[in-house]
Amino acid sequence: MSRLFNVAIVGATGAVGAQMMECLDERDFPVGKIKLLASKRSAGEFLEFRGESIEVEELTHDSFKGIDIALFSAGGARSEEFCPSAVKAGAVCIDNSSAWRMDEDVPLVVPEVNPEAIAGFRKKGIIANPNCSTIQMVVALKPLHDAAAIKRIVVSTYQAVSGTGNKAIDELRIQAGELLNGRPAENKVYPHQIAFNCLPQIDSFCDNGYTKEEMKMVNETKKIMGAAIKTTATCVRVPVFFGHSESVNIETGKKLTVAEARTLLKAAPGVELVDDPEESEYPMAIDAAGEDATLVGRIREDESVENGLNLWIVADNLRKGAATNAVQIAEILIEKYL
Ligand code: NAP
Ligand code: 3JN
Repeated sequence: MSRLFNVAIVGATGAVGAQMMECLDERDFPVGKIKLLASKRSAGEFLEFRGESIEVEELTHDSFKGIDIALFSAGGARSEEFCPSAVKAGAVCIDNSSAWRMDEDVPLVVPEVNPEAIAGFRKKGIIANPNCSTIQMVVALKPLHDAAAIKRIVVSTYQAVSGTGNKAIDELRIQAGELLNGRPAENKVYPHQIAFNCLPQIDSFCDNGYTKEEMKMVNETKKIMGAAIKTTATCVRVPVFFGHSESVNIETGKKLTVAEARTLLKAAPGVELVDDPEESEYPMAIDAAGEDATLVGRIREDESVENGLNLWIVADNLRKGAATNAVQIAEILIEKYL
């Protein structure tokens, strides 16, 4: 019988945690024992995994005895505090938070782009999952970069509320219901009403006027695709439940025609080309939701520069943007390194 791996999910009751369990199951990950961890608030609740009812336990420093792989998605503070305990107990951590992403001893991995970086997990026992907005962008841009050397990226995002977790999904649903019934909407999660609105703020502001989310896209893209790529980002929260969309403009060192870009993207791992404007076919959040592929379309030459392209890139932020990417990393880890 082939080896089974004991897996802990930290943040199992959250929006990402739920997708982690689905992905492990759907992809037939060889799970031996599964441990579901969350805060004290959820301890004692039961969640289902592969037809079995499993009790949620409170996350503590002793949670990781006998665990081979710990998938973290309970926020940066928990990752910072508890990943070292998991590693000490013998687990490899795959972390969805920003806590370790820019640590030079922690690989930041998107399997379609830099799977070889996983080998670097040995330094600290931790592998970082990039931010969801970065993941879908680099999956789509990698084949174009390999062919034509991207020099500069200008990206604007249209991010679903599920990126903020379960409370934000409830906030959009409740606000939409209240407003459609002529009642005032209360905002608790976001600084303003999100229903029927767009908020040009994701996370808090940095001293340079950009938000942390925007700077994550800039810095993570460099770490994954190479320091030569300059990125500038504007991140916007939109009243969509699932699926982040991105308008991406690239300037390349070498000329790339629309036809060449389409051919490259058609063959690219993890990408689905949806680009038939005559038929009004292009990537949409409602089509990406629940899927693992990164959808790419609206490919046009940027006629304002010598070598430029515009693209529209959409993916499910909870799946490829978080859970699927983490489970893909775990698959490579067990196949090649454990
Ligand atoms: P969520 O729906 O709000 O869920 C948060 C999860 O964290 C819940 O399971 C919660 O447990 C747990 N948690 C909170 N405080 C805790 C504590 N003190 N001890 C143990 N567990 C605690 O949020 P989410 O959307 O799943 O996101 C969770 C995290 O994943 C984010 O904070 C972020 O770091 C990361 N994330 C990454 C990406 C990405 O782009 N890769 C995307 C989304 C999220 P309770 O239910 O007990 O409160
Ligand atoms: O807002 C989104 O669409 C993605 C959010 C990701 C997120 C939310 C809370 C904390 C992160 C992240 O993955 O960067 C973090 C964090 O860990 O800093």
